[in-house]
Amino acid sequence: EMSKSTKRISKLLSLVLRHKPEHLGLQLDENGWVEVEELLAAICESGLSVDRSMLDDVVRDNDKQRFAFSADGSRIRASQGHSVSVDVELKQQQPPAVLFHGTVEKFVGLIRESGLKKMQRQHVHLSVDVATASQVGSRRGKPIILEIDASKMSADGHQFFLSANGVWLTDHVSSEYITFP
Ligand code: HQG
Repeated sequence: EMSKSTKRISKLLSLVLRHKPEHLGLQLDENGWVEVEELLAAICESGLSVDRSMLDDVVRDNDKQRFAFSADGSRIRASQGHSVSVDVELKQQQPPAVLFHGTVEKFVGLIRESGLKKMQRQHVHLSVDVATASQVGSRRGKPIILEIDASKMSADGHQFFLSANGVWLTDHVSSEYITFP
């Protein structure tokens, strides 16, 4: 369970580690890492007081396990969801036969025409189950669940990656692989 302050810090980390490191005057390295010491100093400079043990709590209790420390604990990065171009060293993997994508009605017509596009992010994000896809769609309104024939996509040579926090990623999903409700 994420507390209010944990959520606030998580939002700030998402902004900085996925989209706008410059918001805190930081730079990500090519693999998306930033030094924990630098991050904490920059957060403090912005007027929030966050120490290492609070950061540990935020990473550990995060509802989607969005962030990860390096093995030695000296660096931190977002596991997926970036709009800035970084290589988070995703492992290519065989996906489950079926994956899901939660969206909203207003996008369905465009998705029928041009498939699922990565939009602002580095990949199209797919969920392993309807419940998760439904949560993703709910961020924008009444969720519409699309079913993706990942098995066929994979057989046709499309690559899938599994993020460190269990999100399936791919480059594009053509509408021929999508079952619309
Ligand atoms: C839609 C959150 C028009 C797509 C979530 C989605 C997820 C199209 C939106 C993660 C389209 C992009 C990712 C097309 C796709 N025409 N609209 N051709 N193709 N779309 O946020 O999947 O809390 O970039 O359906 O829970 O919603 O940030 O992707 O509605 O895991 O960790 O364009 O972000 O996780 O939106 O969400 P997004 P998403 P976090």
